[in-house]
Amino acid sequence: MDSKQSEQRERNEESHRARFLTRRRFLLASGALAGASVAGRPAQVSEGVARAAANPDEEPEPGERDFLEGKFPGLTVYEADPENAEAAARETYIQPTTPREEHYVRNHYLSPRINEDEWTISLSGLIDEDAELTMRELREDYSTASIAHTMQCSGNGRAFFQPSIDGVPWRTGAVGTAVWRGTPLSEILDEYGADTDKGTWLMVAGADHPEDEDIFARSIPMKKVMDDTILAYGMNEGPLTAEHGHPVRLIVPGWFGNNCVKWVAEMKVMETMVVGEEWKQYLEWQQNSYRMLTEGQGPDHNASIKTFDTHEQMDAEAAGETTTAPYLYDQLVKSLIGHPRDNDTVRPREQNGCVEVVGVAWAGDDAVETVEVSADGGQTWEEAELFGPDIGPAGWRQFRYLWESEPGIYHLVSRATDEHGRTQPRNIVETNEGRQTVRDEKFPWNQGGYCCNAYMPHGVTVTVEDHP
Ligand SMILES: Nc1nc2c(c(=O)[nH]1)N[C@H]1C(S)=C(S)[C@@H](COP(=O)(O)O)O[C@H]1N2
Ligand SMILES: [Mo]
Repeated sequence: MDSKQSEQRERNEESHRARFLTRRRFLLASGALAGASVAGRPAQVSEGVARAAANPDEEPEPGERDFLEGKFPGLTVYEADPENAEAAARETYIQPTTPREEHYVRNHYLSPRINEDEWTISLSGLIDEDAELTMRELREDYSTASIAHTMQCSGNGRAFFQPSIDGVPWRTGAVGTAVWRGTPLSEILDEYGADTDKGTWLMVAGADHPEDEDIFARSIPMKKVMDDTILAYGMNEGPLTAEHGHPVRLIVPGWFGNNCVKWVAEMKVMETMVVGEEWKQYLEWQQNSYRMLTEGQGPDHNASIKTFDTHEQMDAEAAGETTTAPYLYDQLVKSLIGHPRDNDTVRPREQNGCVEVVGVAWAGDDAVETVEVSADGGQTWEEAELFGPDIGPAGWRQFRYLWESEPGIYHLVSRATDEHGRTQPRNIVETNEGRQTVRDEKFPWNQGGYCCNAYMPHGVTVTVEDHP
């Protein structure tokens, strides 16, 4: 492609997104998006696709940037093959749920295109008899569960680490909240006589790997599987998109996105996590990646661990109770301001001299207790108010704070605290102690750039103007 063409392409992409965001801003401002409704969005998507495909001979295909931009106009695309794209606008962090078109996509391989009528999931291991589950069985033979889940890539915020880290440079947007619909795994495992003793594990593997490549697989502790984990076939008001795992994916409520295996092909009830030579092709994303490693530390492989709370694992390692580097399961407490946006100029309301600061806060499968806002870089804090629907323990809460503001330039930050009293640290720092813990308001630099919930890098710089 010559440079003229690529310039033209960039312009097209730009206008796509601009139109989506302008329309979204209009709907938000006019109140049409109040509540969880996202009516009207699907039509806009097909419009986007149609535009990108103005010349029918050159219809964009999966793996091409035009295709991804057209289908997900609310995303900033880093890579189209495999698809890696994050929410483009701060408006995402105002709403109780995230439309599919602006819910981030994070893939290690290009999304497979799967015919759901022919799809089966193999189930084996510690069960009465091996089985092949069809999509029809999933939909018709068990009850339907609907779960609001704030899913965040463990690498969200990686771009803020110094020294910088290789990998997709996620900033704030690799997080979204969807209502996922599907089958409770507890019902399926009971039906097949699985050994669901608390100590067992469910290995879940995806179908996206080319032959001989590493398989995207995770070992999920049975207690969590039986509590609330589902095999999801629906996302918000529609089916899953190919990119989000069609026809079926795992949803592990409140846990980092890396646990939510897409395009599920294989499940096995096991006594341990995948470990050792016989699981060679399954080890990468369970034992090597998605571990919090300090500089120079290699991942130890384990058959089992005791706690799945990421924060508890960090603390246990730092206290010398274990030498096991944390595995990324439950999410850490975090919040994001959605309004004002970064670099916005705002005016206080005339009636009260206040700017309303709005955002969202979540704490994995724990509850958010409080959210505070600071306009002076974290020296003083004021408590925000939670509002909007409580969509369940694994979904984010909206917050708002009436900020009495004088003209000037400010760095606004938000800080959430969970039900255990754990709060967001201030900055990311390099640690040389070979340990991963939050100490003195500092979040540890780690090899993968994972789990960052420090508040300073996630704030917004805002100019407050006087009324004319
Ligand atoms: N089979 C498979 N499942 C996968 C992945 C993958 O690459 N392959 N990526 C994981 C990661 S790292 C994340 S953050 C989430 C992203 O889900 P989303 O693309 O629907 O947002 O899917 C997870 N499930
Ligand atoms: Mo991820």
